[in-house]
Amino acid sequence: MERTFIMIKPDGVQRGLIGEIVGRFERKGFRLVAAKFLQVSQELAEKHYAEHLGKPFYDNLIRFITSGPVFAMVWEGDRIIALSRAMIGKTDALEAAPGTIRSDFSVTTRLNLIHGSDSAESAAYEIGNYFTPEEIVSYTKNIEAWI
Ligand code: RTP
Ligand code: MG
Repeated sequence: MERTFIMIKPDGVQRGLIGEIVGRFERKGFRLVAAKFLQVSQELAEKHYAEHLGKPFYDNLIRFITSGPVFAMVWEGDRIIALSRAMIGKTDALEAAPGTIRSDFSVTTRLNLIHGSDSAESAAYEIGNYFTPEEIVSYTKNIEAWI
């Protein structure tokens, strides 16, 4: 069982796509184990995107991710790191496969709605940047017991 960090970016929040995106992860069969609606600080943004420091799009990226509230989450599931990247689609909407979140709802590379960790190492790093261990819950799902 893997964990990954998923974040609906300021454009996804502004466009009212939280429910749509969370719904896709729920319907896929993944398990939500932590969530937080927050404004990303300059310091947190620089930590989150440290790997892109020095790239031409870096300043715009930091400005964008701090421009409004985001919805940060931790999800659990088998092979969730690779599977969630597949659900999200390529960075550029033009290259994202049909049916992916970015293909279905985004138009540009910059405003691409959602972030997902790209490896086990980045998942651990990113989860730690946004959540304390106490904020991540542990539970099992048993749908029939709740109907
Ligand atoms: P993310 O980290 O946000 O989930 O997106 P990603 O893995 O698909 O893309 P990544 O290469 O990590 O880039 C991070 C974010 O930077 C912006 N970007 N702009 N050429 C460009 O103008 C460019 N390349 C990347 C995007 O917002 C991308 O999501
Ligand atoms: Mg990335």
